[in-house]
Formats: sequence, structure tokens, C-alpha cells
Amino acid sequence: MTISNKDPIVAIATAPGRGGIGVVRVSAPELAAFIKQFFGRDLTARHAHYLPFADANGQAIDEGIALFFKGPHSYTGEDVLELQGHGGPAVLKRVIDRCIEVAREMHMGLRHAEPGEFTQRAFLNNRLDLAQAEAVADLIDASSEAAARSAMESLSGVFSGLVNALADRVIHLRMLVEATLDFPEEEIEFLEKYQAREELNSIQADLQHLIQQARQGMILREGMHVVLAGQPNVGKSSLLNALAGDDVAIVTPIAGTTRDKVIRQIHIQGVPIHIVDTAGLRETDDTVESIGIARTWAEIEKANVIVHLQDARSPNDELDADITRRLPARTPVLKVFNKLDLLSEEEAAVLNLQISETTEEAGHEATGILVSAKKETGLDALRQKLLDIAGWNPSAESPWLARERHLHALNSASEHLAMAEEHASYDDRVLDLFAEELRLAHDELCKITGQFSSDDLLGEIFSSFCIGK
Ligand SMILES: Nc1nc2c(ncn2[C@@H]2O[C@H](COP(=O)(O)OP(=O)(O)OP(=O)(O)O)[C@@H](O)[C@H]2O)c(=O)[nH]1
Ligand SMILES: [Mg+2]
Repeated sequence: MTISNKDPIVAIATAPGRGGIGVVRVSAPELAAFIKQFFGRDLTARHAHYLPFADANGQAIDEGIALFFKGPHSYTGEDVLELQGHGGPAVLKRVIDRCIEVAREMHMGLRHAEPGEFTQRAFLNNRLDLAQAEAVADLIDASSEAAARSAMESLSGVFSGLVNALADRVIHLRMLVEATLDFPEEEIEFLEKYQAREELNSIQADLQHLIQQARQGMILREGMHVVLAGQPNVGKSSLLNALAGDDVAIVTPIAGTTRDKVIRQIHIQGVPIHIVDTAGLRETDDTVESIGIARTWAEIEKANVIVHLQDARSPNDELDADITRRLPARTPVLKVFNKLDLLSEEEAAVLNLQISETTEEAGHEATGILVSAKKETGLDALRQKLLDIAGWNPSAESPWLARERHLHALNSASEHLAMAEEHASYDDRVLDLFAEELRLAHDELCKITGQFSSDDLLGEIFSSFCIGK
């Protein structure tokens, strides 16, 4: 059976498991006849009807509220029926089965919805653009208040509005060029006459601002994977516990305690940070431990940031130098020296000096931090440093949540504008190439809101939704 965007669909819209209320949602181009069959009566649109939901024999499966939204004034833009009953998995399944049974009697072909299919219909019926549809999933998935607030900004169309405004300015400029193309003798004057280059520069500047904000939005949505790596016993698991504020990983004085990775999500200023504690790195004959160490290296390869944890009493020793050599060059490494509480004041001062000297040599600000996982000192500096590495700027305007594909499209649009600028600066200006670059920039911007989107992209976006949304 091929899946059609017009098929009547049904799903449980509330979270699986037990709950005070459970909602079954049906969407179809036309539901009036189905409602009549299901309840033996019509429902007034947008009215709460308290009714029994009956089985084939007229026995009540449940009692609850039925809400009918007549398309296009509904979430999907089609006719939508919501049945709000008691939130138990068995009772909700019976309600769904009854819906499918009624539909079958009517030869209506009601089927279970795919993940995100209700929202996909909302997009296809122009109730939401693509960036807003993505924001629906992001709002549901938001793991911090800041992320939820930003997802709501995107959902309300703030981000789409800014993208559309820029796309309109690009189109306007392009129209002026296209109009001039028919009159080659005017080409030279065109750029001056319409101040085309000034407008192009101004669009580029606004686009750069948007890119900055989108980067912030992406950090807030995706966070960072931080891998704690280092020799055994330096305090990786203790540091994870201290950052998480919970005893998630086992800590013992025995070197080689952690075998399998332990992942914990924390938030720093609302930014989700996934911290991965790993098995300490050393030569070992122990089979289990060496599997653990292989996993550590696999995690290191996937990390956005590596925290190379060391014992402050023996900083940068030979084994640490070995580890440093093996770390991937593309990933930022933050050296963190633990067990500060075991150093005298003089020893700490010497280590601090060493850190600032080596980082000055490397030509960047301090990348070494002294902490005590046990006494929980130095952790604020560590948190701040992680945010800096992520590129998080807390004073930036409240961003919307952005995805990799948004940033990619914005960057491509910016490249095309830069090419257009280049075409405009040649002595023998090539206005048709100028116009072509504007067209490409415009297309990139429109990809964000989904005016141009392939079925593959839509499939990828909506399949990551939960069922019933
Ligand atoms: N004094 C002091 N002891 C610490 C500190 N951090 C960890 N320790 C101790 O160091 C020992 C090892 O700590 P873990 O957190 O298990 O070390 P690990 O790096 O996870 O070790 P493996 O899992 O074996 O690789 C434990 O006895 C901890 O109590 C610290 O900041 N100060
Ligand atoms: Mg450990």
C-alpha cells in the first residue's frame, strides 16, 4: 500500500504510558460522515462535547470530550477530531481500534499515522512553514527552559519572518537587474542608479547578523559532546559526578574503575552539554578494561570537546604526553588539572604559572584549568570555559533554535551574495551573472522555510518527530 498525504490518519497524541488524560487524534480531508457514524450524531465545530465513546455493541469504551475542528481551521488544515479520554494505554488502544473499525465499515481506509505526519500535513497545507514545523519538534524535545523559549520563538515565525524579509530584498534587487538586462546600454549605470552595491552590502550585513544568531540557536539546540579522557584514577568519574551534581559514575581509589562509558546531560546557562566519562587510558592485559579503553578512543573521535584530565601533582607527565599526541588535531582540547586540594599554595602557584606560560606560547588564552572534583573548586571556571569553546554568547539577542541545515543554507546564501558582489566590481560588469548569483542566494534562503524542498528532506525532518504530532 502506498502512503498518501490524503489518507485519513489516527494516532495517540499524548505520551505513551499512564496519564490523567489521553488524546486520540484523527485527521482526514472530510470527517463529518465518520463523526456521524462514530457518535450517531453530528458535532458542532470547536465545541466541547462530553460523550461516551462506544464500541460496536454500543457499550462505552470510555467517556470523554470530543472536539471537532473543521478544516482548514485546524492543526493539519484538514478536518480533525480529537477524542480526550482517560490516559491508559489499553483504553486508548481500544478507542483507536474502534475508530479504525468505524472507518472500515464506511470504506474510509483510516490508518495509523507515521511520526510527525500531522505536522507534515500542517506544512503541506500551508499552516506552518518548514522552519516552524521543525520548531514543533524542537519545542517537544527542548531539554531546558532556554531551549523551549527559543523553540517557541521559531514556532511563532520570528526566524522565518527574518529569513523571508531578506529573501524579499534579494528578489527585489534581482528584479531590478533583470529589468536592466534587456537594455544592455544601461548596464553600467544600473549599479549606480539603484545603489545596487550598497543594497547588496546591506543585505550581506543583515545576513551575517542572522548567521551569528543562528549559530547561537544551534548551540542551544544541539549542545556539545564533552569527553572526559585521561589516565586512570585522575578523577574523571569524580568530575562527572561533581558537574552532574549526582553520583552517576562509580568512584574508587582503584585505577581502572570505569569500564564502560557513562553519559550524563547537564545544562550550563541552558545550553545542553553531554558529558561522557570514559575508562582511563593505559596499557593493560585485562580484556574487559582494554575493551573499555577502545571505547574511550571511539568516544574521543566523536567528541566536540575533549577534556584531558590530569593529576595536578604530576601534570603533563610522559603518559599524558602520549595521550596528547594521540588526540585528534581537529578537536579542541581543554587541559584540566584535578586534585588541586592536594597541592600546597606554592605548588598551585607554580602550576598556574606553567599553564599561563605554555598557553602564551601557543598563542591563545589559558586553556588549562585547575579544579578539585572532590572539593568542587574551579568548576565555575570550567563551565565558563566549555561555553566559550562552544561559542556561546549569553549577551546575544534571544535566539531562535536553529539546525545545521539552516546554518548551511544561510552560509551558502552569503557565499552567493559575495560572488554577486564580485561580479559587480569587475570593470566589464557581468550583470547576468550578478542576477544569477542573486537567484541562487534567494533559493538557499527559501530552502529554510521549505518553499523549495525535496521529498527526501521532508522525510528526514518529519521522521524524527514523535508519533501523534
Ligand atoms: N583529593 C582528591 N581526590 C580526588 C579528587 N578527585 C578524585 N579523587 C579521588 O581519586 C580517586 C579516583 O577517582 P575516580 O573519579 O574514580 O577516577 P577516574 O579517573 O574515574 O578513574 P578510572 O575510572 O579508574 O579511570 C578516588 O579515590 C577519588 O576519591 C580530588 O579532586 N581530590
Ligand atoms: Mg572512572
